[in-house]
Formats: sequence, structure tokens, C-alpha cells
Amino acid sequence: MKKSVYTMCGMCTVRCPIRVESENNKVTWIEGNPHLLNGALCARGTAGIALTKDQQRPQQPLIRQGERGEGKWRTASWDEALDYVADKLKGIREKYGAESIVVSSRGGPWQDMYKTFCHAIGSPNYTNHDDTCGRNTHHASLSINGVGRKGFQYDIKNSRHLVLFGRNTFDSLRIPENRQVLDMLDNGGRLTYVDVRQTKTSNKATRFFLVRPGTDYALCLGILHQIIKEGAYDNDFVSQWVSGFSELSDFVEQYTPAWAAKECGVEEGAIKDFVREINDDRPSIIFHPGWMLTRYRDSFYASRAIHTINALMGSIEQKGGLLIPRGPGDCGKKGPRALDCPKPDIERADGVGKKYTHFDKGPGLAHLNFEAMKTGSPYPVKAWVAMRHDLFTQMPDPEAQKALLNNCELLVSIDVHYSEYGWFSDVILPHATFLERDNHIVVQKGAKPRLARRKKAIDPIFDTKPSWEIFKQLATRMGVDEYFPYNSIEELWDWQLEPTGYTIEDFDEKGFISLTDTPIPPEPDNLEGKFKTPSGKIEIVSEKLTKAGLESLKPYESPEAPPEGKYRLVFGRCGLHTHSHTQNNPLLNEMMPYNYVSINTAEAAKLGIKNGDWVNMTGADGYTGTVPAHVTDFIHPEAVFTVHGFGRQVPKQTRTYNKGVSDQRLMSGLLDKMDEAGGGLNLCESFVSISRGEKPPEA
Ligand SMILES: Nc1nc2c(c(=O)[nH]1)N[C@H]1C(S)=C(S)[C@@H](COP(=O)(O)OP(=O)(O)OC[C@H]3O[C@@H](n4cnc5c(=O)[nH]c(N)nc54)[C@H](O)[C@@H]3O)O[C@H]1N2
Ligand SMILES: Nc1nc2c(c(=O)[nH]1)N[C@H]1C(S)=C(S)[C@@H](COP(=O)(O)OP(=O)(O)OC[C@H]3O[C@@H](n4cnc5c(=O)[nH]c(N)nc54)[C@H](O)[C@@H]3O)O[C@H]1N2
Ligand code: SF4
Ligand SMILES: [Mo]
Repeated sequence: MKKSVYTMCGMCTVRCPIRVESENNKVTWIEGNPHLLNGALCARGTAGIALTKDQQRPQQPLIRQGERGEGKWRTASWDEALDYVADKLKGIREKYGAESIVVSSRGGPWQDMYKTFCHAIGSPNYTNHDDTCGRNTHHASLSINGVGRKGFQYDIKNSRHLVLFGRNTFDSLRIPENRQVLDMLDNGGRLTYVDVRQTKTSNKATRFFLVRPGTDYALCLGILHQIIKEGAYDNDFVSQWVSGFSELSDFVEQYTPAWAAKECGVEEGAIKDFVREINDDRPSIIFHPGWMLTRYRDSFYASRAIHTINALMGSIEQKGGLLIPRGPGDCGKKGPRALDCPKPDIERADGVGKKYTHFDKGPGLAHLNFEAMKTGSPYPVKAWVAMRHDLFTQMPDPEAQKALLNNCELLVSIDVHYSEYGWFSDVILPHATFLERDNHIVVQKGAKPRLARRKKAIDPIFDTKPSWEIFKQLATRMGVDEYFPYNSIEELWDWQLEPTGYTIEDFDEKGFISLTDTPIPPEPDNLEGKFKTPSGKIEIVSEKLTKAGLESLKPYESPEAPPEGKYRLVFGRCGLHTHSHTQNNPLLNEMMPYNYVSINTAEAAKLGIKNGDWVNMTGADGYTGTVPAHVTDFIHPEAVFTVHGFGRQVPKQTRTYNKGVSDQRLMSGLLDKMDEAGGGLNLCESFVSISRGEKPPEA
């Protein structure tokens, strides 16, 4: 029988709206939801078809038989596997206290379910991936604007100028955002792009600044100096909404464009021209804080500088600027219910909130749980349940992680694939793929807020289950069933929708429910109470930081130069893969089976390396991966670049096993190196050596 459903893509965490056709329980077609995306979809989205058929994913629950990581498993029924996990968790709770259990997930709109489970079983230790993603940007925004990184959305389509720092949007895709950038360019908007190398985004940019790695803070300080010198800012907005402007003026006095030019390699004249341009374009201008600046040791301050520039541009709640996301309340509507359980009043294992008072308590910082495993302080961590989270590819140095995780008595992976961590864990609970499962209803904020639902296109092909059922069943076994008030997805949907007045059938027509017919316009005159800082203003000088012993305006320190014969490792995404979980997808693997290393032409010549040669990349602990060289003039000579997610170590994934280089393995020693002010891990602070290599036999 032929079917067509509206649902949400799950090949990455952007969750684009899609329309899926199926016949006889096989997916036959996937396209972007025509009501929102005009059919647009990325290559990974289309490859969802291959995911459902992939035989190299776990097909039923698995319990470890041999040593951790040895790859010896026995299959188990769901009842047996869930009993096993619940019994172990109860034993650990009895022996060490519930707080010794960590539950983690890849964040996102369904995390209320996993967080509720964690809190209900008595642990405050719910965590996520963000210490390697947006935490520094988040904390920077929180310290200056009083709201975190999700406190703003970007009206890119209507912008006159979009400025991106390492936000390589045309590789690191978000389809709705990409469409906006293209529309903006079509409308004559300008795109300024800052990176250490040429990318697809730099190729589309109207202005490209190729900087020395780790010097964006210097560039921002030079820009701030020039903005203030030229009076190229919104004086009215600053007087009304910004505090600490005079301290800022004094501070940036020393950081002239000429100084910045020497530090980051962008010409002084170009910085001055750029400031003239942005003065013309404001307030329809966006300095996107992105993510990349969250991966150096001073990223928190670079990110604060970007937020400061946005404030000076007066672009908040302006057309083509930064918009405060609107939700159901702004449309005079009630939102759906979410699962919830109060957080147990126990100190977090990662120290966030007690030892580290300047960090957002929310999901804490995942890597600091390893500290607790190592020292037993504030108490030992003994179990880790990872839902859609691959610790070994998310955090650096998997070998260091394994040594510490061996202190745990239970490691669980709830995943659609064998993750690197899952392969090392004790139990794998196979999650149904996004095309084979329903999820609970979510709110999508924006100028036109909506409710959205994921609906399964086909029934699970293997013995896998949706998360609403896995967590319900675990909760029942742990005696905390009352926090999961449903027995079927229909009951959960009804319970969620009850206050809204909508019914589940209302999603059938388009896959979502718009809460307003017309976009809610920006309200630049309604900013009272929007900045949740103590003063209600954008605070360039923050008392909270001062209390934590941190400066608000931190003097610039130049990044370390690479040791002789080494290069700074920078990494990123490509349009064909999502982190480390699509490399074995039959379609995507065919299109890109290997990663590569980009190296500057002059450096390659010194090493006797030509474009296309196979080369070895070696990290501090001797780990080596062999990949083809991409020799180019357009990467800074101090840096080498590779695509994240390769060099996988799960033998069952035969298409990708051992192919390419693993950037997280090259980052040995970085598991405890964080930006002290922002909490993010310093993923860009490792150095590698490059040498000529041999083409591997399997390549
Ligand atoms: N196809 C695809 N799209 C994705 C994802 C995916 O896995 N695949 N993941 C999603 C996720 S979770 C995220 S967080 C986003 C990430 O989105 P981005 O932050 O845009 O992503 P990255 O690919 O990590 O890009 C990092 C870029 O920063 C550059 N860079 C390195 N050092 C510096 C520096 O010192 N200064 C500057 N200015 N640039 C530097 C790198 O060369 C690289 O081009 O992408 C999202 N989109
Ligand atoms: N060295 C290095 N480290 C990095 C990065 C880097 O570029 N280089 N990028 C950083 C960034 S920006 C991020 S966001 C993090 C991401 O780190 P993670 O959050 O760990 O990333 P993902 O690979 O997106 O997904 C984790 C797991 O989810 C599984 N998964 C996929 N779909 C589903 C599903 O439908 N259900 C379930 N249950 N599981 C599913 C995948 O198989 C994978 O094992 O990594 C960070 N760490
Ligand atoms: S960006 Fe691509 S993979 Fe991610 S949700 Fe959208 S279509 Fe799917
Ligand atoms: Mo991310």
C-alpha cells in the first residue's frame, strides 16, 4: 500500500520538515515539506532511505559478553535487556546513590523525556553534548545579554549584511538557514566570511577574511576600536540599552586596526572599509556568533566581542537583524504540555552551580563528569546512559575516556547505530530510526511559531523501539511511572495537546500547526524586560563574571605558534556527512568514503607532498591516520584541516571501518582542557605532524 506522511528529518539535528512516501513498508521517496521548504532537502536527508535498510545497524537489544570494546555480544529480548538495565541501575542507586548515574543526550526538542527520566530516578546529572558545540557562545550571550544562545534568532533573509566567523553555512548545513542566506544574496545583501581557509561559504561571500587560527578576538577588537573611533554605532540604542560602553571605549583604545592587522593577517585598510560598510548597513546587520569560536581557549571572549558588536549595531529586534524568538504565548495561545520532574536538590557531579558558579546549570558540562570519575569528588560517577550521544566522537581523546569509564559499573547506549561509545558499552538498546518512529510534539519558536510532530513513515524493520516506549518501560521498571503519563503515543499526544485546544488530526494537513497566520513583526520599542541581566540592559561589564574572578574585558593574548614541524589541527563538517554517524550509510559512504587533510601549498612543498598524495597525520600520543592531501594556497600555513567523523573503529560497520583519520583521536590530552570562562572544550588547541604516507590497501 502507498502512503505519504509529513514528518521531520532525523539525519542531523536540524530536523527539517519533510514529506515521505512509502509502499509496502518501504520508504520510496523523501523530499522537503513543500509547505515550508519548497521540497528542498540536503543529500543526507535523502539518504534516510538507505538508513532504514542498513543491515549494519543493531537489529535487536544487545548485552555485552566479552571485555568492553571487544565486540562480543549476545542478543536479548527487549524485556530481558530493559530488566537488565533497570536492575543494574537500581543496584548502583542503592550502593552509591542515584546521583552516581549520568544520563546524557544530544539535547534538542525531545530532551524533556530523557531529563525527566534522569531526575525521576533521583539524579541531578542530566547532561548533553554542548561543551564541544555552543557552550562558550551560550555562556558569552548569557553573561552579556542575560539570555543564552537560543535567546536570538536571525532574520537573515531580510538582512543587508551577514557576518560569519567560521560559520561555514554551506557545508555545515541547516537547510532553512541556507535558503535564507541565498535569498539575502539574491536581494543584494552582503556576506562577510571569516575563516582560516577557503570554504564553500567563502566562495559565495562578498568579502572573505582569511585569518591566522585563533585570532578572531583580535579582529573583533580591531573592529570595535574602529566602530567607536568612527562613531559607527547606534548611539540611541547604546544609551538606552547598553551598560559599560565607556569601559569598552577605554579598553579597545589600544587595539587599532593596524594592530589587529598584524595579529590576524587581515589588512588594516580592509578592516576600515568593512567598518564603513557595516555603518551603512546597520541596523539590518547580523554578526552571527556561530559555533566555531567556541573551540579555542579564548572563545568566550571572542564570542562576547561579537555579541558586543551586535549591541553597538542596534540590530536587536530590527528587520534583518537579531530577533527574540516568539512562542505560543506571543500568539495568545497555550503551548503543549512537556514531561517534567523537578531536579533533585543534590550538587551536580560536574561541579556546575557549586564549584563553577558562572556556568548555566542546565545540562552542566559533560566532560567534567570524567573529573568526578577520576577523583571521586564530589562523589563517584558509576553509570552512564547515553541517548543519541556518542561520547567518544563528541569529546576528545576516546582512549582517555575509556580508561575512566572503566570505573563505571554500567554503560548504556540508546542509538540507531553502533556508536563508538556503544561498541564499548555494556548494553545497546536499538532505537527505531526517525522514519520508523513517532516522537512527541514540539514547539518551534520563531516569527511564525508552530507545533510540529514526527510521525513514522513505516513500521520498524528490525526489533527496534521508539524512545517514548524505551523510556516509559525503563521508568516503570524503576518505579517512577507517574512521570510518564501515557501508554501509547496517541495518549502522549492527547495529553500534550489538551491545553492547546488542538487535536492530533490537525497535524495531518501539513505536518505542523502554525500558531499565527502572519509573522509577528520585530518590536524594537518593546525591549523592556527582554535582557535578563541584573540591570535589564546589555552588560558589557558583568558583575557575575567579576564575582567568579573573571574579567569582562579581557586583554588579548596571541595564540601559541605551532611547535617546529607541527600544525594546528582545525576541523569541521562537510555537506555529505553528519558528525560521525553517516560515514557507514551506503549512499553517503559511496559519495565520500574518506576524509582528507588540507595543507598550505608552501608547507606541503617543504614536506615533499603533492595534491592527492597519501599522507600520515600523527597526534601527540602517536595515533596516526592516513588520508589524501588537499594542497591549497587558501589555508593559513599554521593550520591543517580535516573533516570530522572518520577513522571509525566499529568493525561491524564494514564500509567505513578504519577509513580516514579520526580528529578526536588526534586530540589526545584535550579531555580536560576547557575555556575556563566559557566551559567549552578547546578542540582547536592541538598540534599534529604530517608526513608522506602509503595508500592503504583498502582505499
Ligand atoms: N553537513 C553537516 N551540517 C551540519 C552538521 C554536520 O555534522 N554536517 N552539524 C551541525 C552542528 S552540530 C553544528 S555545531 C554546526 C557547526 O557549524 P559551523 O560552526 O559552521 O561548522 P564547522 O564545520 O565546525 O566549521 C568550522 C569552521 O571554522 C573554521 N575555523 C577553524 N579555526 C578558525 C578560526 O580560528 N577562526 C575562524 N574564523 N574560523 C576557524 C574551520 O576552518 C571551519 O571551516 O553545523 C551543523 N550542520
Ligand atoms: N573532534 C571533534 N569533536 C567534535 C566535533 C568535531 O567536529 N570534531 N563536533 C562537535 C559538535 S559541534 C557536536 S554537536 C558534537 C556532536 O556529538 P554527538 O552529539 O555525539 O553527535 P552525533 O554524531 O550527532 O550523534 C550522536 C549519536 O547519535 C546517534 N543517532 C543518530 N540518529 C539517531 C536517532 O535517531 N536516535 C538515536 N537514539 N541515536 C541516533 C548516532 O548514531 C551517534 O552515535 O560533537 C562535537 N565534538
Ligand atoms: S539539514 Fe539535511 S540532514 Fe539535517 S535535517 Fe535538514 S535535510 Fe535532514
Ligand atoms: Mo554542534
